[in-house]
Amino acid sequence: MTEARHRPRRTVGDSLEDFERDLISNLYYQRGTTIESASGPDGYHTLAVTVRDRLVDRYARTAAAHYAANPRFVYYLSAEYLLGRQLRQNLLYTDTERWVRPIAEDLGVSLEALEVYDVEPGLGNGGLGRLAACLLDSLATLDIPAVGYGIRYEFGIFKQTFRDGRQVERPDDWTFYGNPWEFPAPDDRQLVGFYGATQPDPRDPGGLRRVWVPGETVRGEPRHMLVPGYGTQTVNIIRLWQARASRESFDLARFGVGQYVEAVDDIVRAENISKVLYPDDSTEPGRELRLKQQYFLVACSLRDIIRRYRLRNSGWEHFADKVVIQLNDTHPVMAVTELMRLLVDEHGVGWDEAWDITRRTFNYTCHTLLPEALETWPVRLLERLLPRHMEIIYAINHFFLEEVRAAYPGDTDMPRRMSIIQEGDERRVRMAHLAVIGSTAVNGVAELQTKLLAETTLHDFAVLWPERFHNVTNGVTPRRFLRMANPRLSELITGALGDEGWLTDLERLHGLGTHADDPDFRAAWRAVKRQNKGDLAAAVERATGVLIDPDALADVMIKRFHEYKRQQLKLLHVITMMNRIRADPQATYVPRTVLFGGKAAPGYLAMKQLIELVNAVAGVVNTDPVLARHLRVVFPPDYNVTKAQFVIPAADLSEQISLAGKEASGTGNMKLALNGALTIGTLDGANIEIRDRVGADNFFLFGMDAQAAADLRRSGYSPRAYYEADFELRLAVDTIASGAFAKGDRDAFAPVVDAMLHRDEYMALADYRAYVDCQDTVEQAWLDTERWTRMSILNTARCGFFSSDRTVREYCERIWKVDPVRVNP
Ligand code: 26W
Repeated sequence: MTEARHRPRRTVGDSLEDFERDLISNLYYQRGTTIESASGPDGYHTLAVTVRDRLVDRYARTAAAHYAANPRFVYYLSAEYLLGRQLRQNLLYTDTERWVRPIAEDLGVSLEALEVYDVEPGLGNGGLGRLAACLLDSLATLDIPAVGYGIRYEFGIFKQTFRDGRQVERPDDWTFYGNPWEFPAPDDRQLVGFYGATQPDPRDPGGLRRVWVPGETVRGEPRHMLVPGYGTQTVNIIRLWQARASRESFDLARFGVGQYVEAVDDIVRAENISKVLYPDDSTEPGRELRLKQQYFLVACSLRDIIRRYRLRNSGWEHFADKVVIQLNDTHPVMAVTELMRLLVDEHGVGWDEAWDITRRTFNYTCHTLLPEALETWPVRLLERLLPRHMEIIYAINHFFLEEVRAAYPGDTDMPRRMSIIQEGDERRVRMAHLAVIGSTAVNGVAELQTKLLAETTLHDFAVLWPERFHNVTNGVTPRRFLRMANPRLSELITGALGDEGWLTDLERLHGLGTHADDPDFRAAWRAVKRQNKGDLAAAVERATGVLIDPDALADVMIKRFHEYKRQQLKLLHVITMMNRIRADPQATYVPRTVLFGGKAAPGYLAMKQLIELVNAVAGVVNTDPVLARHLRVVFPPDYNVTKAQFVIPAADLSEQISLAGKEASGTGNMKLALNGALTIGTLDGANIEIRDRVGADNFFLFGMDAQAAADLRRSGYSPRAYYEADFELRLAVDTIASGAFAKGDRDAFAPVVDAMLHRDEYMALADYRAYVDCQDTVEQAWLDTERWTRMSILNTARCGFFSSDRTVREYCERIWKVDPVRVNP
């Protein structure tokens, strides 16, 4: 039992006075300054540390409870985490905001003033990274022992600025002011090898055991951040690895002869591994450094997992009982080969036993349907960078293909189709195949995507191993995306439901259903949205200089720019509205603000051109006296989690218009519906499940479903035919071609027009008419204010299912088979 003298002299105390005392002493002893001379960053860091200390208390008790219980742990391996800002979250989860406000006031500063230093760790691109953060939040809230492992990129997702409407990327130096929310843990640093060669292991001549002698080693420095549960004591951690040169990398000899730069070559090479996040969210960069990042992550994390396992367990027979690892897409799938290497080569476990342990330990989540997003690595590159792992992949593939041949005797084609190795002039390793073969469970992130995965991308595996395939529909944390983002609506909901229990039992939102018939409640509901839209209008003016009408229909499309998400279709609708108003300026139109938010991967030229066109259209619309009375188009730069928390509560209409069969799930759609926005969307991803739950009459559906889209593609799709057949569509496309958005320069956006008329891979033109007509029904509904409000309330009321708590419960019951561990106060 830990001696009292080994505990902090005093607990963190739970009164305003205690908090204030801690603040002052932290300012003094941590920042070495006084109230009188404290700077903004001093104030922020001191506040952060004082709040953090209250989490440390809970973390210590969690660690003790986990040590005592020696439970089964969930380890979430992800190359990306979009955690969002930490200060408000931790103020909420420690319930200390009520103390901070009066103290800050008393000290003459505001929480908002300090919050500008609360930098968002942008360690992800989009959906996949944010989902990882929501799942970690729910794991802690449900008292599930879990650790998230990731990479501590020095530079996160680029900062997006616009110059002349063009996206300009700027480095995201997020730790410039330091990060008060992380703790170093140098004792747990790891060494990671690359390159080199392998040789037989004298202890197992002729056997499968080998010795790998790396050509280069780097150090993995861990830092962890605390992941508190809401309304409970559990505090889990997320451990982020940063690459450092191993100690002997400073080449003194070279330095001695004046080769100062060369002397630090190895140091720079090593640190480059975790230098920057790859900003691609759907096409594989295929860069060697990316593969080094992926292996660096899994090598450090597996060693740390084994270190933790061995604290309480010996031998390997219980490893897969105590450890379950979730692979967040294929990015960390090298973990399968690394665990085999550690078990067989370093710990002398027999191949078959090692394989059984490995397969029982891993599970794989697939987040995409786009063939180009499925990673494959050249065999040549793997043979050079990770020679031992390539040998292990060959061995795994060998035994697997034996199984395939046994299952399909005489079928020579099946082994070729299912092999981990994609034959061809450049032989490549199919990471998704390795993930499925090395896992117990494979899941998609929405019902349609899971179905399509089993029917297309992973069909052969779904036929061979149907029991391995599951669906776990995504979810979002209601703490950040309702309680923190929309305090006004949260208060109204709590008022109606009687308490805040809904925050950890979101299906209780159903109770709002009855209130939808209450005109006073509807009025209060509308007032909240109106106030949020007022705040958004002020923020948009600050960010873009454009004045928007907070009473206009707030039509929001916020997500990464990608052709399958069809921002081009939204833009065609904007231009159609523009042409309609110009054709009949006296008519009455529903005032509308169209808000775009989102980044394009720096190398995705087509989407960067579209961003330029969106800004050009905005420039024309917002400065045209006739148009601007009815329509505004705004595009605040640098969309991220923090901006999402600002825009989502103010949205009336949620644009989820991807080509059916392309968006794996979507999670923005869930956040918007939970905040009372109505969805206009296709039968794609989780839109289908949202519509099923909110009711068809509370959802604006349009367009082809996945089958119709596939049939049209198969039967030969000619976008030009649609252009020819639809006057408004033709006019909209011709308006772009005319140079109207480029001061008459017809060539400026010719590539966009060309893509629409000759390629249109995601069939925006085919869905145009249905979409524009559906937007007309949206406007009809909007004009019936009471009906719209009722639909809005019912969307929130019926979307409790989309809580990431439900998602995590499903993973726990059906895939992770893990139980909560209570942590006593
Ligand atoms: C290799 C480059 C790369 C990088 C990231 C390929 C693919 C990705 C991610 C899988 C892309 C992604 O973020 N997918 C999104 O995941 C969300 C969470 O499950 C889903 O809701 C989105 O529909 C899906 O696009």
